[in-house]
Amino acid sequence: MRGCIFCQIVRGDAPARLVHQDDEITAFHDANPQAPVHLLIVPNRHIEGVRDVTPGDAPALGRLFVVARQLAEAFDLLDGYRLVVNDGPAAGQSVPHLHVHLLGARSLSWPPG
Ligand code: DGP
Repeated sequence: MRGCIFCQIVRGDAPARLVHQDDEITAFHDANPQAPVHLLIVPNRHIEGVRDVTPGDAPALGRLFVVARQLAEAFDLLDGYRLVVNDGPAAGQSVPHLHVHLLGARSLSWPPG
């Protein structure tokens, strides 16, 4: 989608520190990291949020979790890490392209703010 920063990153039209890309999923370092490891994992297709997910998105979103698991291992996080999806403005979603935050390499308290 034109004007979506994450679509631009997926297409290679905006800079990002990519850690994974395949035909369905792209992952890159968050520009404003909240933990020593803070990655964003996104479907390549523009989906604004979980509220817009359709049954046809199931294969890509299943693949997204496989990539999350692979990245957790690659970044040596298998002792514990957190996956976060902020969906909608009240939850703090600031980029309207569905993304999963992968946070790790520090202790993570609960509940989140
Ligand atoms: P959220 O608040 O859940 O929508 O998280 C959006 C995240 O995206 C936030 O942690 C900062 C990150 N972010 C925003 N713009 C960019 C960008 O242009 N590049 C990268 N790498 N991350 C970005």
